[in-house]
This record gives sequence, structure tokens and C-alpha cells, in this order.
Amino acid sequence: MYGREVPAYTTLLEVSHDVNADVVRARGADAERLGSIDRVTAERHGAIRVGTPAELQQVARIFGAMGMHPVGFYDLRDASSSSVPVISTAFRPIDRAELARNPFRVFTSMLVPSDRRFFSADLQARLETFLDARTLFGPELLALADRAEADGGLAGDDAAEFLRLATAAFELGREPVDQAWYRELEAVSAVAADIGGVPSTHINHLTPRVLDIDDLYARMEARGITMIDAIQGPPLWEGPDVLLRQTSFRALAEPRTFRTPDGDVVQDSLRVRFGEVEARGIALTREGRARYDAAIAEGATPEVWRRTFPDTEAGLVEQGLGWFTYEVTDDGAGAPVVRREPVVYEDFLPRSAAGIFQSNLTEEGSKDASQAGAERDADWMAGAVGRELHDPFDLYAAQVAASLAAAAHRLGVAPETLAATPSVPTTTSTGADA
Ligand code: OOG
Ligand code: NI
Repeated sequence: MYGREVPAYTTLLEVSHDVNADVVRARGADAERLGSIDRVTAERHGAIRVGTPAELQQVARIFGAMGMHPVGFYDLRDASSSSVPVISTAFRPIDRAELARNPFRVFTSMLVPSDRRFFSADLQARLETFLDARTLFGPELLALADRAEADGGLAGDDAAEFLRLATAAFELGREPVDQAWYRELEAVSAVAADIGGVPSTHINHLTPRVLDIDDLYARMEARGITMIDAIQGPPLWEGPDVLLRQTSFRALAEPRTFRTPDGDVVQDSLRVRFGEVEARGIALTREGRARYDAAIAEGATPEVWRRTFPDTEAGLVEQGLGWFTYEVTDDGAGAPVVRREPVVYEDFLPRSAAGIFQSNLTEEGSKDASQAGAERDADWMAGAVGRELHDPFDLYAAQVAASLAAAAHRLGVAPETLAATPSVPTTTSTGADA
């Protein structure tokens, strides 16, 4: 559906496949250190935007049907200098084995109409009235979603119908857009207009994963596709990739129908959907993340990175900056071997998200920084979504702890002995008597 709606996405996929095939040829097994090529090829994240907690709860039921749970809280209102009045979470599988089968996440943003930095009391009231009156997801879709979640899946025709209705719910709306209303919101924030100026929601972008984002950037430009100015996140450097590097091509003008204040229906265009691509690195611990945030604030140059991060995986382990799991395998001669594997970062970065939002907005919008913003945090978001909001750090920590417990059990040692020797190289023979 998205490839049909946004043909440039298909080009992005083609170039991503070419880049990944070249990296696998050049680097061999090392290319698959952060996920098998099958997983990386299937991997995507999408982005959608909704208006109210009620809409967010409905979206959570649809993603819940597919084993995707809300993880993390992102506040984009302060992360961006332009006007982005949303808070976000991401729906994704939370179990490692499920992520390997379904490496799909949806970054989901929700408008904050009560934030006076963006909306006056009058505009808030009209916005909420508009949002409360629309229906994004029909009752059949939601009923099927609930049944799928309760029963752990749907059979045959029901599964097909669920997918048909869910896909249709995320198509670009064809109904005429109220021009005056859309433009009024757009003067405040293009993102607010995209959410609250139209009667339906849509996939905003669908992002494939690449193994060499610098190469991808160059190849897209060579094809004549204008990319945003920079790759967001960590710089290109010689040490291990951490977290997430992202870039995008600018939003393309898409034809849309508008109803003018005089009641005429006219053709015009809107630029809201863009093409994003990402490279994923190693998940960082809270300490690692604090260093990352400081380094980004300093300016993400290779020099800053060399001062901030060790240039090997072993260094990340020794300094407690990255997450790694431990697995016991066989050295081929019957002796157990402990292998250390990096944990892939499965989440998002608010600064990068703000950078992507911002570089794709045609208008800055307006924001009155002298007003007090509406308080929002992870607890508030959990209440709004009506489900447990998972903390990404807790999920990574639990995954590492489970791997240590399993490895220690197989070796017949205490988990602390493995955790206390974080410098075990990638492959360590523990000796036949271990
Ligand atoms: C979401 C922007 C955030 C990312 O990859 O950080 C995002 C949006 O444009 O709605 O997708
Ligand atoms: Ni994205």
C-alpha cells in the first residue's frame, strides 16, 4: 500500500537492498553481527500520528493484535526548535525471539492540544471538538483486533479481513480537506495540521534498515533525490556503531483535494510524507546513553566520539556502556565456549526524531515559549494509552540478565562470574572443566 502511494519509497527499498547486498559481500559474517540479513531485509519502522488518548488506545488494540506493545516515552515538544506539539511512544515486539520474526515497530505520536505554547484555549476547544467527532478505526476492525489479541491470532478469513481493514485505516484520506481549518492549524504547526486538519490518519513514513547509511545517502543523491542535510545521530567513525543513525529524503508534494471557504472543491498538494532510512547499532545502558546525550549536545563529530566512546565492543563492555548477551556454544571439540553478542538498539531517539520532523517541515509554525507547557511524562502516557508502557532500558536489562542466567546454568557457575568478567572476548574457551 505504501509503495503504491509513495513510489519514491520503492526506490529507497531498491537502493537499500543494493547497499545491503554489497555490505554482505564485502564484510561477510561481520555484516550480520547486528542481525541476520533476513531480519535486516524485512526490518521496518513506520510512523503514524493521532490526536487523542481515545485514538491512541484504539491504535494500541490494533498493534496489540500483532504482538506489538508500547515502549518508551518521547517528548518532541522541546526536542525541536520548530513547532512540533506531540508526545510519542513506539509499538513493537518486546521479546527477543519475536523481534527476530517480526522486526517491525511503529513510532506513534499524539497531539497535545492543551499545550498553551502552541494552542490558544479557543483553538484547543475547536481542535478537540473536531478530533472527538471523527472515527479513525471502525468497530469491525477493533472487534477483530480484540479477538486476535485475546486468542493469540485469527484464523483464515478473519485474519485476511483484519489485515484489509487495518491497512485501509492507514491509507491517505481521499475526502476533501477543509482548507481554512487546515491552514489555520498549519500556521501553528504543520504537524498539528497533518493530525487535526484531516478526518483520517495515515502512514507518514516507512523506514527500511541499511547496513551502510553513508553509502545509501550518496547513492540516493546520485539518483537525483534530494536528501536532508545530514545524517542524524552518531557520526561515521571507526569504532562500534551505537543506537541509531537516520536520514531521509524530503517530503514530496502529493495531490490532495481541498474544500475552500466558498464551498468549491479544488486540487492542490501537500508535503507531509517523506522517505526515511536508518542504520541500527548497539543498545546503550543508561550510562552509555548519558554519554551519548552529552556528545550529541557537543556536536556529533568523530573527534567528540573518540573522546566519548571506546573504539571496541570490549571497551563498551568494560566501561558498562553497552548491552551484550552471553551464549554458551560448543567449540567444535566438545568444549563449551561463551560467545558475547551485542544487543541491537530497538528504539528511537527524540533528538533525531525532532531533526527529521524539522528538516521536513515547510513552515516553522509558531510557538510561544513564554507560556507554560502541559506536563507530560511516561506515567501520563501509560494512562493515556491504557496499557503498561515498557521502559526500554528495563527490557534490555532483562534480556541480558536472562542470557547470563541461561549461560551460567549451562556452565554450572554463578551468573555473577560471567557478568563480572565483561572482558571475555567474542569467543572464549572456558576450558573443559568449566
Ligand atoms: C515521526 C518522526 C520520528 C523517527 O524515526 O525518529 C521517527 C513522525 O514524523 O511522525 O519516525
Ligand atoms: Ni522514523
